[in-house]
Amino acid sequence: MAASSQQPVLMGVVNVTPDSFSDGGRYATTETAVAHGRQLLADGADILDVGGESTRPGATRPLVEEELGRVVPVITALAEAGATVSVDTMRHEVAEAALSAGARIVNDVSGGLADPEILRVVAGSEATYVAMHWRAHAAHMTDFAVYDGPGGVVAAVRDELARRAEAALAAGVPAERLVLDPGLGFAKHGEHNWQLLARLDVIASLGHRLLVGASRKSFLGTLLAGPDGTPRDVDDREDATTALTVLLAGMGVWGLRVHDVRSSRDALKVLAALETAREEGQPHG
Ligand code: PMM
Repeated sequence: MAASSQQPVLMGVVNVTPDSFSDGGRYATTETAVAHGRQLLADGADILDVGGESTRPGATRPLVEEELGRVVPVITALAEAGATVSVDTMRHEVAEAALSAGARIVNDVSGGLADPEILRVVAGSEATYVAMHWRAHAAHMTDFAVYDGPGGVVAAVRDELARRAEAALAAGVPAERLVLDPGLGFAKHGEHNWQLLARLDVIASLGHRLLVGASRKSFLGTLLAGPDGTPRDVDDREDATTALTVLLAGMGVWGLRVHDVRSSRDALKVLAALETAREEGQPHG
């Protein structure tokens, strides 16, 4: 991927869940979730990604009604506040209700595999569709973290995402409304995440915009483990997340899904200032 002066959009995470791995329970009521979304906007978020189902490894799924009850009031309030809202869901019923409530992006971590009807809902709307690489629901996904074909995890994710893109296009989602995501941490061990980050150009070669969600994930906790091997606490992975924001911005990704928008926004401002200075700078004699 060529370095790009176009900066990535920042998608701030609003998990309206009792059990998400990074912020479970902190924003589980409509009031706290909306207040958090407003804070992320003030911090410089371009998009707010509202989710009502935890996808942490081993998590059990909420009922559709529970998921709807969590996300719809939050989406309504944040869309009314002028935010560009994304709904993080694998269910067509939730996508449909979220779009009616003002969401403009459907972020489907299953890329249409969990509920193929979601593609029809997106195709019939004006929404952008994020199709993430996924193999199984959270309760079982670690069983599927096996990539022993030729080309390993990078080739497998490329090929499986290509099929999800084909399914979305076949359902009527136009290419310009499609975004792909390698799905770091979903049916992937740490080394798989690093290999994908190292070869994002292969995923970009599919020709679609890329979104990446590395923020606070376990592979960063493992990287930063203490001398006794205890992973770094989830609240203490922000500097590593910000480092990835800078690096991924240089790789030309379209978007970054982050929990702490302020630190990533600061980092992007530093990059932009440097780029401006480079463009305006006089060559040395
Ligand atoms: N990761 C999580 C949830 N939703 N959506 C996309 N598109 N990409 C991701 O990497 C992603 C996602 C899990 O993280 P969380 O529990 O902190 O929200």
